Amino acid sequence: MSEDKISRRDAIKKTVNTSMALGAAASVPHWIMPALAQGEELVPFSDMPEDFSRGPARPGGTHFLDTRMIDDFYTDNEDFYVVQHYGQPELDLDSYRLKVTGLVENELEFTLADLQAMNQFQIDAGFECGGNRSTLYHGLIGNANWGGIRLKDILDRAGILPGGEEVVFFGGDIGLEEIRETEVEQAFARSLPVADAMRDVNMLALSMNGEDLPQFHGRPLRALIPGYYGVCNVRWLTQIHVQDRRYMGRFMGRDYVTLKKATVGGEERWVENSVTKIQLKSSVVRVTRMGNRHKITGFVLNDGTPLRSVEIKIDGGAWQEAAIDPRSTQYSWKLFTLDWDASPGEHTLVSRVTDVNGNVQPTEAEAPEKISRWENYAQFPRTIVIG
Ligand SMILES: Nc1nc2c(c(=O)[nH]1)N[C@H]1C(S)=C(S)[C@@H](COP(=O)(O)O)O[C@H]1N2
Ligand SMILES: [Mo]
Repeated sequence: MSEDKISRRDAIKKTVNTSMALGAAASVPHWIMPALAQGEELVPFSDMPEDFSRGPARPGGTHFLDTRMIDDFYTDNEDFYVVQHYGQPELDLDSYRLKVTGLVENELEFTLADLQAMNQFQIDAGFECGGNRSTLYHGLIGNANWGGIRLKDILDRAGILPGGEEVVFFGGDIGLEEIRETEVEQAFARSLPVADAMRDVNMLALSMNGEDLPQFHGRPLRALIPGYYGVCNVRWLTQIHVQDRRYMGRFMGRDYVTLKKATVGGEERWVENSVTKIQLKSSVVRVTRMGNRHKITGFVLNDGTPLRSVEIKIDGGAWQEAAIDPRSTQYSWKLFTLDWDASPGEHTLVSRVTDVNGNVQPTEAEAPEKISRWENYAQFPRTIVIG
């Protein structure tokens, strides 16, 4: 980035109100400044450093959304979180091929033009990294409109043979992994059982919010498995392989594996599970003030099970039902808001979501005992001081 751009951004940051007034801020990414309506003010959380804004995404780095900036249904492509375990490959688009191999009737190979010529569909889907957590204010998150082809169409064309049990997705990014003192080159990969892979909603995505898939997010092709944690959405996808057993690579078998206490046939055991479907989760992320009216905003993510309610509790009060953004779809995030008559002083705000099956987002104390950085879905109380 040029010096020029940096100083221009600094200038924008310092003159938030002026540029808003001039209407000049529409295309400025949210990691620089929040989008606020005329006369609206962001109220800082007291549990969060005030200067929590993040720089732009960098290849091979981690970029997270300042969740106080969530004010719109779709996350701008520049704001959408980025996690890259093996750096950021640049696949040559002319020589790019997607191969379909293994236990199939027809092994297939597609150029980018072949994929672009296939039937396309669109889906709104939000997801988070399986390692998203409260110390990042749940910033490894985003929601976008994705466009691409149905994974099922590709698998049907290939024809899965009897004995084909698992569909493996390989990325074009390669890392060195040490396994018992031996270093091997491994592509980023994840797998899904055939029945899960054949869901109608699964996409091989070519576009994000109406633009070609950005390099950060997997150009030219990524898997998009709605309702599943981000790790399942293999980027820079180059090969789909059908095999007779579970794929056991790092991101299935060793990493993104949650260790939690469970009762197994009456025995209490520590159980390891690969991170798959998004756990039912909500969090308060943003409080704004317009005159003396306050508004609380938060998000819900889950595996697509319909919701019964999202509620907010302020201090020791009763749970109050929040309004869910009507643009929400089955696999999008669901933003929710509650108008709040705030009194001066320090307050604690917490949200909880309940699905139609009666599953309630647990408090930290109610959540299963867990030794793991994955699947952090407990209620997240926030504190704020009203002046
Ligand atoms: N090829 C490849 N795909 C990948 C990863 C990766 O490192 N390489 N990271 C996964 C993880 S852990 C997450 S959380 C999501 C992040 O997607 P995003 O950066 O587009 O938000 O991509 C997933 N797909
Ligand atoms: Mo992740």
